[in-house]
Amino acid sequence: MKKEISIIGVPLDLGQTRRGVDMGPSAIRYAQLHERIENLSYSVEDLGDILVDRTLVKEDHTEHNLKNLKSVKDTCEKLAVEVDEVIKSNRMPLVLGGDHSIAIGTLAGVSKHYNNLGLIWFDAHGDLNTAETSPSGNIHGMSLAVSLGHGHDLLTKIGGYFPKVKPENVIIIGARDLDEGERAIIKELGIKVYTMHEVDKLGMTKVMEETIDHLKDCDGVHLSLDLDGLDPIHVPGVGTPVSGGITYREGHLAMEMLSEADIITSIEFVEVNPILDEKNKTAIVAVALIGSLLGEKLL
Ligand code: EXY
Ligand code: MN
Ligand code: MN
Ligand code: MN
Repeated sequence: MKKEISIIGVPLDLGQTRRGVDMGPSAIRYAQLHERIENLSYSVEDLGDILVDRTLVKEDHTEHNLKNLKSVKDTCEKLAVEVDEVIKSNRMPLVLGGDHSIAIGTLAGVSKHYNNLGLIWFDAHGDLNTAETSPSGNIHGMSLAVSLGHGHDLLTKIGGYFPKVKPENVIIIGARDLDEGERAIIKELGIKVYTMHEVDKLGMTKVMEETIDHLKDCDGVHLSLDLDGLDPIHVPGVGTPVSGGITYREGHLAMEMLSEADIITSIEFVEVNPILDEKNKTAIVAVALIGSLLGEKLL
C-alpha cells in the first residue's frame, strides 16, 4: 500500500433525501482519522472538503426521477479532478462522504489511471438502479450502475470517458436489499455478488479469499465502503439501515485481509450521518475499519 495518503471530504447529501450525511467528513475527522493513520507511519495530508454548490438545487427539479442531478454532477466533477490530481502526485486518495453518489466522481478520477480497475463495493444495497428502475429517484442508489456506464449521460460521462469499470471486475459484498431492476442488471451483466446469504454460508474469510483471487489480474482496486453494509447495531448513523448486516468483527476481518493482500489503491468511506448517529459511533467504526485496512495490528 502506498504510504502517502490524501484525505478528501465530500459533504454531499443531495444524492438522497435525509439531511445530515453532509456532516460525515467532519464526524470522521472528529473521530481522529488523521492521527490514526499517522500512527501507522503514513504521511497524511488533508485536502479539506470539495465545495458543494447548493445554489444549483433551485435548478434541480426538471429531470425525470433523478433528484438533484445538476448538484450531484457538479460535485462529482470537482471530486474527479481532485482525485485525479492526488493520484498523479503519486499519493493514495481516501475519500470521505457524503452519500454514495460521490462514488461516481471518485471513480471518474481513479479509473483513468488503470487499464483494468477492480472495484469492491461493500454495501447493503446494489446501487444499480437507473432513473427507469429507481423507486426513489435518489442518485446514491444509482452510482454503481452509472460507473458501469448505465444511466443518464450527464453522470456516466463525468471525466469525459465511460464506463469507469467493467462488470467482471466488480464485486458487491454485504447485499441484502436489492430492487427488481437491480436484480435484472446483476443477471444481465453477470456481476459477482456476495449477499448476506453467501457471507453467512461461506464465512467472511472465504468471501475475501475469493474476492482477492477474482481481482488478481487487476492493476488497481478501488474500495467503496458504504457503512450501511455493516449491521445497524454497530453503525446506527446511516440513512438507509438494513438489519442483518456484516458484523463489526467480519468488517475488520475483511479490511485486515485486504491489507494483507495489499491490493487496494484507492479508498472511499460513505454514508456516515452524524444526525442519526449515537455519540459518533458510526464515524468511530469507520476510522477503526480504515485503521485495519491500512495495516493496524494488535501485536
Ligand atoms: N435501492 C434503493 C433506491 O435506489 O432508492 C435504496 C438505495 C440506498 C442506497 C444506499 C446508499 O447505498
Ligand atoms: Mn451505497
Ligand atoms: Mn447502502
Ligand atoms: Mn482493527
